[in-house]
Amino acid sequence: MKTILITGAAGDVGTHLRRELAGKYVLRVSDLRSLKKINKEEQFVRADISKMSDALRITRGVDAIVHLGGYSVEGPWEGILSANIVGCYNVFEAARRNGVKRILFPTSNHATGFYRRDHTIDHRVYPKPDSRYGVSKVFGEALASLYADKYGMQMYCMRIGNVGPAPLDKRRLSIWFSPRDLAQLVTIGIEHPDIRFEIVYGVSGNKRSWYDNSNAYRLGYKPQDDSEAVAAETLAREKPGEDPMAALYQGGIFTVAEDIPNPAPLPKKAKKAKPAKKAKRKQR
Ligand code: 15L
Repeated sequence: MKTILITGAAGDVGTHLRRELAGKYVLRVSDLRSLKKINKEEQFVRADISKMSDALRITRGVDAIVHLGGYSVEGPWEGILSANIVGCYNVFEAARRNGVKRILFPTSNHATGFYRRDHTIDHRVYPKPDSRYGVSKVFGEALASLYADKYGMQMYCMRIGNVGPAPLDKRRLSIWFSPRDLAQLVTIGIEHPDIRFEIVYGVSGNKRSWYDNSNAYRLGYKPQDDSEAVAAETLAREKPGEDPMAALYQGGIFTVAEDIPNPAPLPKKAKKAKPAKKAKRKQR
């Protein structure tokens, strides 16, 4: 059985993924925070991925990495820099040094959030991030491309919409990603023999999708869910008064907000600003 490292395992997506992948892989689950529950077959390793030594320790001896760790919404630059830019570099570089060939990088719809909602985009469009968080995801995609081309690693970037049991609102009807579709797309990323550098959209088969997800379908993705099944009830719950700019763009509120409450905040330690120079020195 393959051993898969999941970073950021305590977060929302991590929690869904661990439940869906249980029994299919040996899961090494890592986070800076404690996990509410550690399943029998899971190995928990606490780590601060903004430290290269921690990244090296957790990536040793695994077959693939699902790198979920980091900020999952817009936040202050210092936090994004440390968790999403330095942290992502550390995990990719530690994987390379440890001979791990395959990384699944859950990027985000916010890497392309400044595309308009009347626009259908595919995996070849240039990024249009809607936030500092979105920029950090574009950084991860660029780093994945570098590690594929320069080091021959297999890099699989999933621009995730919104994972949950049901779409939360009108915008999410277009980007909803059910947990079982998430598990299927991740399994393709772990198992497909011909991954080099790929961008796919992490969304279910939503009728209202803004994405041409043909690259995922080419790799064998067959989503089982479609938000349309609950569209009427979701729209009935919708509160009026969405910001007009947010309503125009796929990224929604991320296009206007400077800060969005993090549903799964990082502990204080990870939020602390580090001077850029110090952080650079630590990476070498
Ligand atoms: C994301 O990238 C976030 O990680 C998630 O928390 C949601 O905010 C989602 O995007 C979204 O756009 O709904």
